[in-house]
Amino acid sequence: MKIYFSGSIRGGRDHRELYSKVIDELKKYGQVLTEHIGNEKPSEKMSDQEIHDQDMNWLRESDIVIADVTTASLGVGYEIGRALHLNKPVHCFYQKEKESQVSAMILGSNELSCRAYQNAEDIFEELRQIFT
Ligand code: 6IA
Repeated sequence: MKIYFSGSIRGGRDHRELYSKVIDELKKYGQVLTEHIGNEKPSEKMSDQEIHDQDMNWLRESDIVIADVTTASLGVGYEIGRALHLNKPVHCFYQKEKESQVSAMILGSNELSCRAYQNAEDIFEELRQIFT
């Protein structure tokens, strides 16, 4: 099972530590192609085009997309749209208290599954239901 985790980078890193915990949990269910999203600092310098092309290749290769949409991010929104176009199952998570800030284009889509969480444990429980 190849998992594409999508989370904000330039959109804001407020939830980076949570991404890191979710990525560790996702590793129980498969190979996380985008582990770097939980990293504090970029490990290598890549051009924007290299980042885009590598991520699109991983997205095509993936079996499922898990996205944290709490922080508004153009990249995350773009990846979700491209993933739907590729017919990938996409599961979005967002912090309950930030619900009013999450785009209607995400919350209102009947092609996406969107779930609210209050803490990391809530996400882990939802992941158990998705993957087992
Ligand atoms: O617009 P954003 O930067 O917030 O978009 C975030 C999304 O775009 C993530 O889900 C990533 O898949 C992708 N993305 C954006 N920047 C990078 C990146 N930069 N490396 C890989 N994927 C990216 C390198 C630095 C980073 C490891 C901190």
